Amino acid sequence: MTSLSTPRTAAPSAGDQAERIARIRQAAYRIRRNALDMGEVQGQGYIGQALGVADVLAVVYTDQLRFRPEDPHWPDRDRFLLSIGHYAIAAYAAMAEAGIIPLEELETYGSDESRLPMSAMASYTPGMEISGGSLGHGLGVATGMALGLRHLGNPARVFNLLSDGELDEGSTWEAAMSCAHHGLDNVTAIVDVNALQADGPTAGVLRTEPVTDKWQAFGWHALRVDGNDVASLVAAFDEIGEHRGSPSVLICDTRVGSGVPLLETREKAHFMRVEEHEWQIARTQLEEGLAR
Ligand SMILES: Cc1ncc(C[n+]2csc(CCOP(=O)(O)OP(=O)(O)O)c2C)c(N)n1
Ligand SMILES: [Mg+2]
Repeated sequence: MTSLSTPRTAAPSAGDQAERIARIRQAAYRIRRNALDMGEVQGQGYIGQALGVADVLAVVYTDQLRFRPEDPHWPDRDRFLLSIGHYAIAAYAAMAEAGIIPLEELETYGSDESRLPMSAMASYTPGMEISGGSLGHGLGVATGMALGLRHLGNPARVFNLLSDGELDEGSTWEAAMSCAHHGLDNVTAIVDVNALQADGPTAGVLRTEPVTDKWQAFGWHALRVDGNDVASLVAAFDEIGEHRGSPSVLICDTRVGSGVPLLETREKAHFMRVEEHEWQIARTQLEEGLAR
C-alpha cells in the first residue's frame, strides 16, 4: 500500500467499486489468517471476536483511515481508538495488514517482552492510541481528542471501536451525549454487535436493543449494517464520511468466528479454546471461503 491511504471522494465507477470491494475482501482474509496465526501461539483467546470484526477492520484500515505506517505519531493522522483491550488480537492482525506492525512480529503475541500484549497497551505498540482493560472509556477519549483536533483546525477524524458489552457502561452514554452536544462530526463510533459478552449472550446480560434508536435519541447519525458484508460496510462508511453536523455511529452486526465454519457454528464463547488439530482445519476453511 501507499504511505498514505486516502478515502475516495468522487463516486467510483462500477468496475472500480467492484475492484475496491474485492481488494478489501482479500485484506479481510489476510487479517483473519493473521488472527488465526496469533491465536495458535496462545492456543486460545479472543479468536471468535477477531474473526467476527475482520471485515470491519479491513474497511477501516485499508480503505478509510488516513495514516502513515512508518510514522504512527503523524499529527494529521486519523485516530483509531480501540475501546476493547481484549480485541487487541484483531487490531494487531489489521495493523500488520496495514504495514504498521511487521508481519513476522505477530508470532510474539502475548509473550513476555513482546510489543503485542493480549490486552492493548498504548505504550507497548506503535499505532495503538489508547490502552484497554476497563471497558467504556474509548468514546470519552475520542470526544476529547475530537474537540482538541477541532480547536487546532486539524481535519483528522477519530474512529472508536466499541463492543456491544460497552453499551452497558454509563460512561459510554455520557460520552455519547457530550459528543453530540459539541456536534463533533469528526467522530465515528463503530459498535461491534456480536450479541455476546463475557457472561453470555448480550440479550440475557443486559438488554441493549433497540441500539440504533438509542444512538439516534442521543443525537447521533446512526446506521446499522451486516458487519460481515464488505460492500454494505463500504457504502455505510462512505455515507458517514459525507455526513456533517453531528457524530456518526455505525452499528455492525457481526458473527463470532465469521469466515471459519468450524468456529462460527461452535457454541459462542467469549474466550475460545481451539484444539491443536483444529488450527489447520480452520485455515483450510478460511481459504475455501475466499475461493467461493
Ligand atoms: C468496566 C469493566 N467491567 C467489566 C469488565 C470485565 N469484562 C471483560 S470483557 C467483558 C465482556 C464485555 O462485552 P463484550 O466486549 O461485548 O464481549 P465479547 O463480545 O468480546 O465477548 C467484561 C464484562 C471490564 N473489563 N471492564
Ligand atoms: Mg460482544
